[in-house]
Amino acid sequence: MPPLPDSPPMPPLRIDSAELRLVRLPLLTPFTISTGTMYDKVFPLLILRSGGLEGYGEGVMDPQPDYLDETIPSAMALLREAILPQITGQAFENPQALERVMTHWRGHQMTRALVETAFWDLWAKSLNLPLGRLLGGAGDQIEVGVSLGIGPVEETLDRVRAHHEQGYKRIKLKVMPGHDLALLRAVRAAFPDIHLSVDANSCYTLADSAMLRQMDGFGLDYIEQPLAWDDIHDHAVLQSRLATPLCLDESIRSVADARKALQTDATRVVNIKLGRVGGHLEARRIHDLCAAFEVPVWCGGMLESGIGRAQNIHMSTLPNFRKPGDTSSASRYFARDITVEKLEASGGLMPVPPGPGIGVHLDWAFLNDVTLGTDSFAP
Ligand code: OSB
Ligand code: MG
Repeated sequence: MPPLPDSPPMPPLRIDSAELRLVRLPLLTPFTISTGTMYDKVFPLLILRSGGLEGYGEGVMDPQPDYLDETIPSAMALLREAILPQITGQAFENPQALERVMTHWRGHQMTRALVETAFWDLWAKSLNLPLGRLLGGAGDQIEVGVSLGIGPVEETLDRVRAHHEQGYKRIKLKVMPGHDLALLRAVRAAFPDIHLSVDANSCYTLADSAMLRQMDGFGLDYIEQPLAWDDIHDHAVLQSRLATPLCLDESIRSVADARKALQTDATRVVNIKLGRVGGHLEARRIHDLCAAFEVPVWCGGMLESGIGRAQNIHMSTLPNFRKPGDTSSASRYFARDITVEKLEASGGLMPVPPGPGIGVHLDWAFLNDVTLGTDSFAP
């Protein structure tokens, strides 16, 4: 049995230095959701060093506050001016000790997750354990689906067919006003039996209840985040009007949010994203609370590079990840990834990268080519 995260006491792990890079990877296909279109993926990459070991984390905030309110500029400033100077040179017994240093700050979950997840990778490597095992997960593969951006109906039908044929276990369609019921009618007519869901990224209001109720006719697994990004209450009202389960994404940024949503039946499935909730510890608390409510969870995605993708895959080995996640093949997004290991699903199953920590290594030469800037921190 691997040691449990909280016991027995370990020698503390000192963060000798930190390297913060801003990285840009072009997307193979632009990704459109109700809030806008992404043409490339820009993200902060954090490397924490201890002895000869390195831990890697990826930030999922957008350049502008499109999905949630954090942004890359706000994250970089907080990391440079407060978090990284404060933690380099310090030793932490476990991720809980690091979390305690950051919890007094309000919000900024994605920024905190970047640091926390990099430390988990480092800590797991120091214990010579795969991250998933250390988190309490099991198994060497996870079930995955895909998230398809907004596009012409005919093109979407082709993409549904291609991904269904590749074995993806669930197809999620992005929707927005004017691109919803007609799309569903066309996809359901062509694919009557596939696991299908929709994600609105907060583009509807309760005034759309009647339209959303028509979605009950399409046998969806769930409707993801139909209403405001910072709402829970109206989702409970909407759920009382629908048969289709609602799945909250944006609205769940802490275990306290999850509790309120679960207690009021505002969500019957939960999308967990490491960045949105502040890292693995809070993700696991949400995972456990959902399990207690017998509510399944699944792992969302933010078009991550191999670093964030590997972090997601390890988290998805926890037992209540009972629905396919969005952690699909990296080759769907990028011509080339920054990791040596290629994270590719086959038949809707994504292998868990073996080895200590997140199990993937940086392709330094390519990383240098796609790095926009680097900051180094040492005590
Ligand atoms: O709502 O899940 C979302 C991408 C960017 C912002 C928000 C979301 C998404 C996705 C993409 O759905 C999932 C992926 O393929 O990584
Ligand atoms: Mg979503």
